[in-house]
Amino acid sequence: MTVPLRARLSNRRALVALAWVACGSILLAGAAPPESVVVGDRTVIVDKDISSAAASALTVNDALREASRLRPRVAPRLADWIERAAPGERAVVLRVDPEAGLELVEIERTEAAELARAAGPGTRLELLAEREPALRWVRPTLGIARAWKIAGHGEGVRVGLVEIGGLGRTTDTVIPFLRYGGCADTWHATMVGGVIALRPAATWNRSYEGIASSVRLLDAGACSARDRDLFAAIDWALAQGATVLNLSWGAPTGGAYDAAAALVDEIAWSRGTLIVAAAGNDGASVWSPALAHSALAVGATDDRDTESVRDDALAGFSSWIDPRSGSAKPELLAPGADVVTAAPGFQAMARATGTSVAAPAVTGIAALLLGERPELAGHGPAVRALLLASAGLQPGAGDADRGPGDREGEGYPRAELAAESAAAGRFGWQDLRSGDAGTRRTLATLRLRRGQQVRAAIAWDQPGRYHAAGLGAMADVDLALLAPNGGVVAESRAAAGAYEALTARAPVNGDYRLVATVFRHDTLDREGKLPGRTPLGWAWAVIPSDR
Ligand SMILES: [Ca+2]
Ligand SMILES: [Ca+2]
Repeated sequence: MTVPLRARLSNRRALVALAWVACGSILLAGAAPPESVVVGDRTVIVDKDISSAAASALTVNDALREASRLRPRVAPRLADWIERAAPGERAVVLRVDPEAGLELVEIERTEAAELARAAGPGTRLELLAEREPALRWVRPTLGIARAWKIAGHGEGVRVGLVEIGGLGRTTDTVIPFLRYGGCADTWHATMVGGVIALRPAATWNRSYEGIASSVRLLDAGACSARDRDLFAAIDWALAQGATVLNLSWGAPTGGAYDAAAALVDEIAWSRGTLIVAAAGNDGASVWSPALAHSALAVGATDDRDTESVRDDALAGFSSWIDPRSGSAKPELLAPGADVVTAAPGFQAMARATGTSVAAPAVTGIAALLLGERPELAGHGPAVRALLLASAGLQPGAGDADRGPGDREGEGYPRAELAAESAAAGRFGWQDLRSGDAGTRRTLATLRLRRGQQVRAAIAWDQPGRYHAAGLGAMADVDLALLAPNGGVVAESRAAAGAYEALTARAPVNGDYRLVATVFRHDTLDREGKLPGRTPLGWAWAVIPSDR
C-alpha cells in the first residue's frame, strides 16, 4: 500500500508535538510544571515562573505583562545547548518577547547566541527541542563472521541511511548506491554509514569491514534537522526501494509520542519496512522516533575493545524506558563506544561513540537476513522477530550475580543465530484482524530433542494514526511454547510493547508448538475508521550448547 507520507503530517500536528516536547523536557529538568497557552492553533508551553504567583489563569497577555517586569532570561538548557552544539545542529527555541509576542524559531547555535545577546528586558528564551545527531564515533564487535558464511554480505539489499546531511563526498570507504539532494555531507552520516557498509580494502585489516558491505546504500541526507526535511529524506529512501531504514537521530521528548514516532509506525504498518533507530544518548527516556511501537530501538554498550561480552557494560548514556511505565525499550543492544568506522576523506577512519553507531550494527545484521531471504522484504515484524529470537546475550553475561536488567532489553542480537534461522526458514508472518481477540493460533511446530535450548519471538506493527489519536497500543499478543503433551514450557505475556520473546529448554523429545494468543485487538478509532489489521511476524532460533 502506498501512503502519502508528507501530506498526512500537517504543520499543526508538528507544532502540537513540539509543545509536548517542551513539556517533557521541562519536567525532565526538574522545574515547576509548565502552563500551556493557546495562540491561534498553537499550543505553547510556558514555564510557570514566568508569571510568578499568578499562574493559575495564565493567558498570553498575562504572560507577556509579567515577562516585561523580568530581566532577560535564557533558560539553562538553552545556554547549555549553545555551549555544546556542533555547527549545523539546530534547535527549536521558544521566544517570549513583550513586544513581539510568542514565537517558535528553529535556529543554529550562532543564531541562538545572537538572540540571547540581543534580548531586551522581559524576553525569555527556552529550548523546546533539539534534533541532534546521536552519534559521535563507532565499532561493532557482534560476531558477524559466521553470519557472513551463511548469509553473505547483504548483496542487493537497499538500506536507507536517513541522516541530517549526507555521506562524505571525498570518502572512498563508504560508497552510496544513490544520493539524495545536494546537502552538506557530515561526519555523522559517514560514521553511521561506515558501520553498515564500510568496504573491505586491501590497505586495511579486514576487521574494519562494515557489517553488510555489499548493500545498496541509499544516502538519504536531509538538508536540515527539521521534521519536514527528515520526512522528505525518508520518503525518498522508500521511493528508491529501501526495505530497511536506519535512523541514528532523534529528539528527547520525555517519552511523548510525536510526529516522527507516528510517521515511523505508519511506514512500518503500511509498508512492512524495518526501521531501526538509535535509543538516545542522555541515559533517560528513549528518544523519538526510537520510542515508536514498530521501531527497533538500539541501546549502546562499551565492549572494552574485547571479543568477550563478559567485560561489556551498558553505556551510561544509553537511553531506556522502564517496563513498569507500560512500555519497554530498547529492544536490542550493540556496541557503541569507541567503535572504529569510516570518516570523511580518503581512507579516513575514526572512533565513534553513541547509540547512533549501535543502531547501524543492527541495521547491518537485518540487511544480512534480507540478503539471505529476499522474501522478508516488506515483512518487518518477521525480521524483528528473527533478530529478537537470536538475542538474549547480555553484556556482562557470565557474572552469576547479575541478571538481565530493565535497561538492556533482549540484549545483543547474535547475527549467526539469526542467519541460521533465516536460512532454515524458522520464521513466518500473517495478519491479525478484527475478531481475532481471544483466539489462539499455532505459528509453527518445532521438533526438538530433550535438553535442546530454543529462543522464540513475535513482533507486530500498528498504524501511527492509532497512537497519535491518543489510543495507545492497538493490540496485545502473547507467546507460548507448548510441549508435545500440550503443557506450557515457557511463555511471554507482556502487557505493553510490540513484541514477546522467550527462552526454553525442551524437557523431552518431540514436537513443540509455538502459539500466539491474541489477548486484545482493538480495531477502530473514535470515528470508527481505522482498519483493524496487525501484521505479525515470528521466528525461533536453536541455540547451540556452546553459545
Ligand atoms: Ca568485550
Ligand atoms: Ca503481550
